[in-house]
Amino acid sequence: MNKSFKITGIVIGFSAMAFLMMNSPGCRPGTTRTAVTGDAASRVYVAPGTHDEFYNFVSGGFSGQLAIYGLPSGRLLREVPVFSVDPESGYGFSEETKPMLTTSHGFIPWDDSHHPELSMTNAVPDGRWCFINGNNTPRIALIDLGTFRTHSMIEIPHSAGNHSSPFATPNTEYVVAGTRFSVPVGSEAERDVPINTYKENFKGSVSFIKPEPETGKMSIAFQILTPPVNFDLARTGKGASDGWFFFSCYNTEKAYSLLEVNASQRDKDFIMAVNWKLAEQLAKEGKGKRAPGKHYSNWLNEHTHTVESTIYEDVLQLDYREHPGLLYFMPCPKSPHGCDVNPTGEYIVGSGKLAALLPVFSFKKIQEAIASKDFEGDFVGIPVLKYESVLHGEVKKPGLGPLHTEFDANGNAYTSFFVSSEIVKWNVEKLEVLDRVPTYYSIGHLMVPGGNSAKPWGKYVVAYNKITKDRYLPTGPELTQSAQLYSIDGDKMELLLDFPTTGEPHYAQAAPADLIKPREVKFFRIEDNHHPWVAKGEKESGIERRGRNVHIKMTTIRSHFTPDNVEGVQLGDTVYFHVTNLEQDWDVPHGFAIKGAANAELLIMPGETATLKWVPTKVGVVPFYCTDFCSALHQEMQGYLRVSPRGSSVPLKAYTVSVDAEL
Ligand SMILES: [Cu+2]
Repeated sequence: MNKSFKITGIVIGFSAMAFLMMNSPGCRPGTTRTAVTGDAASRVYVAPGTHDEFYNFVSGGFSGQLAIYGLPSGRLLREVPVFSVDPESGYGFSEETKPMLTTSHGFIPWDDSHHPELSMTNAVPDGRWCFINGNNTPRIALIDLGTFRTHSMIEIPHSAGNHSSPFATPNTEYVVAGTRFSVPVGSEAERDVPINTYKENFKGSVSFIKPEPETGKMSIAFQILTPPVNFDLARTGKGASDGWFFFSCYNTEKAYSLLEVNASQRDKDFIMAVNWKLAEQLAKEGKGKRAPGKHYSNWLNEHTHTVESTIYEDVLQLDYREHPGLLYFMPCPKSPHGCDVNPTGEYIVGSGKLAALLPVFSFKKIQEAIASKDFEGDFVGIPVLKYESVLHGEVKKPGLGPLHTEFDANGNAYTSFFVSSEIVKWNVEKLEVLDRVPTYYSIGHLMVPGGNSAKPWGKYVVAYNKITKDRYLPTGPELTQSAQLYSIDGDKMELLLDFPTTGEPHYAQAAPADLIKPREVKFFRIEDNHHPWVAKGEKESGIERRGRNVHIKMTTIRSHFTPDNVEGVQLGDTVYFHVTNLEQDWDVPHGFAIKGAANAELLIMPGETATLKWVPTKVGVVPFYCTDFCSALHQEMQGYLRVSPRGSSVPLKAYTVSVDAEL
C-alpha cells in the first residue's frame, strides 16, 4: 500500500498542519482496492445461525443514538434510542418515555452522542451498563444491557458541551463529565457578561456523577469549577493510579473567537490530573458548597414502565483554590485529544492533535513531582508539573495528528492518527513504533475490545472513520461513514473488513458476547407490572372519561386488541391509549398506531404497558392496528374508534364482539 504523502523527520508549522488537516482526506488513494489477505473473509465470516464473538457499542455521533454491531461480522444488530426520539419504538413519543428527554430547558428531542463507556468492576467491563454522553445539552445516559434500553439520564448544570464524558472509575463509583466549552456560571448577572470577559468570567467544570449500584439512578456527587479551558477527553486511573482521573485540556490560550488559530498558539496545553479520592473525601466531610444549578435526573421505573424525573435545584461544588492537592496540570503538546491510561495504570499517553510526537507520562513520576513540589509554576492557581520530570518518554515521529490510544494485553498501544490516516502500534515501555496500517480515510477514535481497561481482550482494533469517499456505493451528497476492523493477533496488523455505520461512529467499546448474553431480559413479567393503567388480562380492559380526557385500557395478544371497538369519543377530547402487551414470550412485541396521530407508533414489549396520546381532528370512524408483524393473522389485528361531534349523545363504550354474538 503506497501512501500518497509522507512527511518524516521535520517539525511542521501550524499553518502547514492546518493545511494537511483540511486536505489530507482528499490525498488518499483514489481507489477502493486495498491489500487484504486471502483469508480475511473467512476470519470475519459468522455463519448463518451462529453469533458474533463481541458486542460492539458504537456511538451514532449526531444521530444521538447508540448502535450495536456484532464483531467480527460488522453486522448491525440494533440502534438503541438514547438522546433522540425514535418513531420506530415510540421512544420520546409515548407518555412513559417523554420524561427521559426532559431537562431544565424543557423537552429536548435530540443530542449529539460521542463516547460509549461500559460500566466496570475492578477496572474491567462488567457487561451491566453502557453510558454515553450528550454533548449539546450536557447529559449522561445509562443504557441497561439487560434490556438494551435507555434506563436513566442526568443533566449536568454549569457545563456547556459535555464532550469529555462519560468515563468511569474502576468500580463505576463515578462517571465524569468535563465541559468542552467554558461559560460564565452563577447568577443571571454573573452569566450575562460580555464574551470578551472570557478570562475573568468564564469557568470550566468537571462533574463526578454517581450511578446508584442497585437502581442505576444517577446524581451529581460533586463538581469542581476550573479555569476556563476546554476539556476534550478523559480516562480514569486504575491499578497504580487508582484514585486519580486525567482530563485532556486545550485552549489554555483562553481564546473565545477563531479558536482554530487562537487556541493553537501554545506549544503545550495540559492534561489535568484530579485526585478524585481526595475530592470524594472532601465532599463527605462537608467541605463543598451547594451552588444553584437546576438539573433533571430521569429514571425508568421497570415496574411501572414509566420514566420518573427528580429535579435538583443545586449541586455540590468544591473550590480547588481552597483545597490544594485536588488538581494538577501536566504540560502536553499540543491541543491534546486523547489522554489514555495503560492497563497497569502506570502510563498516561497524551495525544496532541497538532503534535509530531506522543508523550507518555509516568504516574510514579507524577507522584514524586507532586511530593517534591517539582513545579514549573502555576496556571490560574493550579500547580503545573515540570514536563521533563513527569515524562516516561516520547514516541518520536509516530505519525501526524495523534488522536486516541488503546491497549492490548501484551504491553502494546494502538494510536489513531487523523492527519496521516493510520493506526500505529507501539510498545509502551520501550516507546518503539512496531507497525503501522493505513485507514480509509480519516480515523478519529479507535477501539480494542477492553482496550481502555485493566484486562484488554484484544484480538481486534477497529478504526472509526470520518470521510469515506470511495469505499462504498455513493448515496447522494452524503456518503456513509464507516468502521474498519483489523486483526491484532499477529505482530502485524491486518485489515479484515469495512462496515458502514449509522450516523458518525465517534467512539465505541466492545465486550465479549458471553458477558452480555446471559443478562438478557426476555420479557417483563405481567405480575410485576404496576403501571397505573395496566390491564393484566382482557377482563381488566375498559374505558373511562375524566372531563375531556378519555382513557382506554387496552390489551394486545396474538392477534387482537381488547377492546377493538370504541364509541363515544368526541371532538375536543384527548384520548390516551394505555396498551398492555399480555404476551409472556421472548421477542413478541406488538405495535399500535391510529390514523391521523401527530405522534409515532407504540412498540410494546411483552408484559409492558405504553401510552399513546391522540387528539382526534375529524368526525368519523378511525382504524387502529398493530404495526409489528406478530403472527399469521397480524393483518387482522386491528380495531375501530368512532369520533362524534362535540356534545354528541353517543355513550362512551368500548367492546369486542365475539363470533357467536354477531357473525
Ligand atoms: Cu401484532
